[in-house]
Amino acid sequence: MASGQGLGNRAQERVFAALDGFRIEVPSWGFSNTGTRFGKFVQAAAATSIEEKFADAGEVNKLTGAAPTVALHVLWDTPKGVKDVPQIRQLEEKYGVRAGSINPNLFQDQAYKFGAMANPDADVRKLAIAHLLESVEIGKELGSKDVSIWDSDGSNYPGTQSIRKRIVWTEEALAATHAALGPDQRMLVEYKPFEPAFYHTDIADWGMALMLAHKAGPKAKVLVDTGHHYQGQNIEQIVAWLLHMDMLGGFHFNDRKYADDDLTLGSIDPYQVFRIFHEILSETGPAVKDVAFMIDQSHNLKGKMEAAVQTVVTAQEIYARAALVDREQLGELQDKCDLVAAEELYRGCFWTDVRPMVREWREARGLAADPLAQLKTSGYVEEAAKARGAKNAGSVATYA
Ligand code: PSV
Ligand code: MN
Ligand code: MN
Repeated sequence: MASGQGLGNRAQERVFAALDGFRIEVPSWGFSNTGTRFGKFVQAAAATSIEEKFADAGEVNKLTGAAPTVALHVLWDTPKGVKDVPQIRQLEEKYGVRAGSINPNLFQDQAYKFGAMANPDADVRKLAIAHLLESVEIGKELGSKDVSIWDSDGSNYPGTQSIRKRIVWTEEALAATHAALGPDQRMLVEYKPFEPAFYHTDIADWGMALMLAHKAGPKAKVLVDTGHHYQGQNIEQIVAWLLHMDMLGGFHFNDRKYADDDLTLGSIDPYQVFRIFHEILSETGPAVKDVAFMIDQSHNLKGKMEAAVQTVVTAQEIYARAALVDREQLGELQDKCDLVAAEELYRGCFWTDVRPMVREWREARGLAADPLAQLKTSGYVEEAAKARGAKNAGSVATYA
């Protein structure tokens, strides 16, 4: 297809409307030096401060027009970081991006060796709750909507912990957190089957997250991190169910081949992203109104800025492809059980090259026609490397 226009006016309208409404949050930790537990390759241009993270996020938003918020990590965005509300306000103003979800850290304090929310030691559980409440307060002060709770608790060997006691402790911590939420705040409960715990994880899957969120109260929803599933799991079906229950809070997007690889969205399986977006776009009721799209990726080898721009662009392109689906026609074919025609319609949209149309949308909205190319010619990364290189050189990068 030579141009976006070639796809037809109705398709273009659908795609433009979808792109106008599409927003995805970038993580502050995606801009700093990270790695794997086997090694870290320090990048000269990586952000070394909260200001540099905001600067990078602002640049990504400027280039893509779709990333107006940045997720903050309570512990990693230090020294004062997110706790310095006046500074964050200033940075929001200066770089044109707002503080997004607040991410507590319930996994790095030495006290959390045997768990945080579900540690058998009541004092440690209190510490975890205090941190959660502090995160809620930070969110309130920043006017940010979501507190995203990732619970890394679990155990490594059968019989070493009471799974059932830990359910109750987790419920108690989440209830206390929920009780502190302001009227416009939500808490998102993220699940993950394994790592760092290797035998059992206290919130291992969407069923557990759903039950815990349900029990915590109406402001609690489930967060789906695409990397946190067993191989072959049908994520779009989970999404459809959570939408049906009005319990889908948001996503952490990334891709994976083996486990929680945190690779670029759509780099391994773009069809899965398409199928997830199809479920989102198929829902027109209130359940989809506040679903937060967030990126949770860690790039050990790719440049941080390049990876962030590439991810947002990929998300826009796949979202546009999902917007091509004529849902009325598809519904008729599904009801008639015309399997091949339905599948052809569906996968035909997936295989359509929407890039010319997305480019037209960018130009129509005064954005860079090719954000990645624009990033390259802007010299932003080289400038950042010059300004930050000395601070990064020789630094022993931590995961954050
Ligand atoms: C854990 O694997 C996770 O997906 C959680 O969302 C964390 O907050 C994030 O990664 C950063 O480690
Ligand atoms: Mn995540
Ligand atoms: Mn993860």
